[in-house]
Amino acid sequence: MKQFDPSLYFVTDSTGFTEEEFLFRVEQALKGGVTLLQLREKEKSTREYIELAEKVHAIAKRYKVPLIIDDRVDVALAVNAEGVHVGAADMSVATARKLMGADKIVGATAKTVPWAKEAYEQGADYLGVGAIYPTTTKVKTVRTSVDTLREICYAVPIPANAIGGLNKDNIDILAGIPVAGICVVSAIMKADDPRTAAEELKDRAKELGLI
Ligand code: TZP
Ligand code: MG
Repeated sequence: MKQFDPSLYFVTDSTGFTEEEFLFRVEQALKGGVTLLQLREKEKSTREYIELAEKVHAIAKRYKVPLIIDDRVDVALAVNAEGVHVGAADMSVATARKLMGADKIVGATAKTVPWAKEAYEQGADYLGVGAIYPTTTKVKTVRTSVDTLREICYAVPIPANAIGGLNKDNIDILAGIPVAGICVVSAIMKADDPRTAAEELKDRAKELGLI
């Protein structure tokens, strides 16, 4: 079963939150209409990553939202998550696909058209394209222009999401580009009220005809 809706893709960052606050925020975001969830941890030990992933997966299942694990196929398999996301410094899409199997979701980062095509050919189910705007989230990335994003959307038959510095007040830059959805960390994670933030982001994206 590999159905997923990438329209409002929330990537988490637990930095600075207690586990209780973090899990609360994740659940609020799900209540607000997040359709795809990625657990992204950069500092945790393998054991801590798996333990947190189990908890997040239990919550996500209640909302029938697939859980994607950033980078770590071992963690994804350990908790039977619905998928994994690989970036440039991670294992290749082909390797991730081989390890995860045909039925799991494999997502990839793509910043150029050739890179997007390669990810698609290696078996990626969706692409994350960005950073569209500068980001305050800790990530090694470069900016991707909206023109490149548009070209990628037309170059591959899989869904492509925009990521990087996006929020309800600036996603109008994506109007007219056939993205499959928008992907955010801070706009939801650091919002005063993650549920309302998710709702407003989704409403705005619909208003703009993006999703
Ligand atoms: N990849 C490109 S930008 C980014 C990632 C993981 C971070 C996006 O975070 P934010 O807070 O939505 O700018
Ligand atoms: Mg990565």
